[in-house]
Amino acid sequence: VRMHIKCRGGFYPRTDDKVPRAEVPDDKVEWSAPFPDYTPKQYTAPHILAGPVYADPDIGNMHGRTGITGRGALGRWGPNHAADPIVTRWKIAGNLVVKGETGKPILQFVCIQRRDCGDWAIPGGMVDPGEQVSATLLREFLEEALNSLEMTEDDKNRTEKKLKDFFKAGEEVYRGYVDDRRNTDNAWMETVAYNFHENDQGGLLYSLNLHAGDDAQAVKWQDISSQINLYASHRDFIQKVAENQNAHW
Ligand code: RP5
Ligand code: MG
Ligand code: MG
Repeated sequence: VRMHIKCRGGFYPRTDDKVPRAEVPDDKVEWSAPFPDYTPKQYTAPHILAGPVYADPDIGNMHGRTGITGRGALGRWGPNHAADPIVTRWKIAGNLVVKGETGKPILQFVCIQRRDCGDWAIPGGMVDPGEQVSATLLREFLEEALNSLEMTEDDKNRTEKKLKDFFKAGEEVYRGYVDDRRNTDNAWMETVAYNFHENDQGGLLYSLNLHAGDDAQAVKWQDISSQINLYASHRDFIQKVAENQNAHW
């Protein structure tokens, strides 16, 4: 097909000829052609801003410039969907919950070190096409924090079974744009972050055998406080979890 014949020039449809498109000459259609004077208007129709069910919520910063176009290292144009499992337990010494300087109990979360940049992060990953977010959350946790990819089929099934119910009772912490270093003007990360919390001292999570796998090169229980520094927007998600659980930050 010939590109940008009907979607170029004149006014944007259904705007009563009030929203003009910026002039784009034939030889400036391609993104690869330099065009420093290109200053298109931003427009979203009022009926879209009103938020019908099929429209994205207004997630703000995806409109901003990142200084680079194309897809970068991301596979998809537009949003690239991920899921982040934030698995938490109370820090204990003996059978006492340890408290921070705030007098509040210290929460710990399962934190992995990313192989791509060495940053510490939530063990999240991409939602596969057609995959339920709830399945991604458990799968990525198994892969990155428990190395399920290198388990025997039996061990994998046993571990999955052990965690399945625990992963049913999560709380949504965040949904939307992620400030990921891979983002470009045309491709960016979005995530759904869930908190799975074990309140029971000595419960299920205290006997987990953490073992980094796939795109994680290390894994640990990380004490939560404002001192932590994490990949992308993960620190914000963790802060929210600390607040929700009334934990030390
Ligand atoms: C971040 O990238 C998300 O929050 C998620 O943690 C991660 C997904 O990408 P990969 O870990 O698959 O590279 O933006
Ligand atoms: Mg992964
Ligand atoms: Mg990952």
